Amino acid sequence: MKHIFGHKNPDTDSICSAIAYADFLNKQNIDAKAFALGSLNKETQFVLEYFGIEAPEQIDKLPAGTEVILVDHNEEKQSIDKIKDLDIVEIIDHHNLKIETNKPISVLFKPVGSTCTIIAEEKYFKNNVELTKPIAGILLSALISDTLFFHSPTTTDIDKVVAEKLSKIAEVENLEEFSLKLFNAKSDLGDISVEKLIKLDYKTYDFKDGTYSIGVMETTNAKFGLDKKEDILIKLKELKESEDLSGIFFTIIDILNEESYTFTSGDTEDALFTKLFSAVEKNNALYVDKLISRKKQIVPVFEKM
Ligand SMILES: [Mn+2]
Repeated sequence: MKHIFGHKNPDTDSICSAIAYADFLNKQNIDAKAFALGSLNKETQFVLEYFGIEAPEQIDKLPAGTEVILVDHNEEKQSIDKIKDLDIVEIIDHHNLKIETNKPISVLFKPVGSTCTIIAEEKYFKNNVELTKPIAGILLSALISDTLFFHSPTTTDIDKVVAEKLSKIAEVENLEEFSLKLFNAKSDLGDISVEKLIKLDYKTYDFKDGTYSIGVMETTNAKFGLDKKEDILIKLKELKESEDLSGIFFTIIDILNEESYTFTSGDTEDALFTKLFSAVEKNNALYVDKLISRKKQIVPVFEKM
C-alpha cells in the first residue's frame, strides 16, 4: 500500500491533498491511504468535520522500503524521519523543487496556490474522475486556506477557476462567508501553549548560511500573538538552542489587513530580518506591510542572501 502524506506540522493543504489523492488512487483501484505527520490544527479539524471526513491516522515513522507519495512538500527536513530509507514513488507539490531521488519517479509540480488545486485540476478534472461533495469540499477549503482566500501573491487564475468549479460540487454558495468561517477556525487558538503557537505552521530550511526555521501564524486576530511577545521571545531563544538552528523567525500574518509582524530568536536575526524586508517597528514587532506569504515572499529572499 502506498502511504501518502504532506509535511510535518501539517496544514489544511497537506492533510486534504493527501486524503483527496488517496481517494483518487482508490478510484483507479490503487491501494493507497492518507496519513498525517503530526496533529491537525483547528482549521483542518473544522474542515474535516464540516464535510464529514475522518481525520487521517498520525505517524512519525515507517518501515524502511515502504512506498510513499509526498504531497505539498519535498524538502527532507519537512518530511518524515529517515525519508531516505523509504521508497518515494511520486511527488505532487507547489513548492520549490529540492529533493534528490535515487531512481526515476513521477513528479507533478505546478506553480499554483495549493497542492489541492493541482489534484483537483490535473487529476480529477482532466481525467473526468467523479468528485464527491466531501472531497470537493476539502479540496476547496485547502485552496482557500493556502491562498488566504486569493489574497496571497501565490494565487493564480487557475486557483480561481478551480475554486469556482469545486464550490459548485461542494455546494458552498457563498465563498467569502465560508472563507471567514475557515479563518475564524484557524484563529481560534484558545489556551494554546506558546511552543504550540510557534509550531502551528513551522518549517525548517537549509539556507546557504545556516539552518533556519520560519513559523507563521495566519490569523484574523494578530493581537492574540502580539500580546504574547515576551513568552514568544523566550521560547524562540530556547528552540534555537535545542534545535541547533542559526535562527528562528515567527511571523504573525494578519490575513484581512494583509500585513505581518515578526519576532525573532535574537538581535542578529532581528537585524537580518529588518534589513532583508525593510521592516519597521510597530506594535513592538517587526512590521512589514503586504508581506503575507512565507513561500513566495519570505523564503526566496533568504535563499538569495
Ligand atoms: Mn500547500
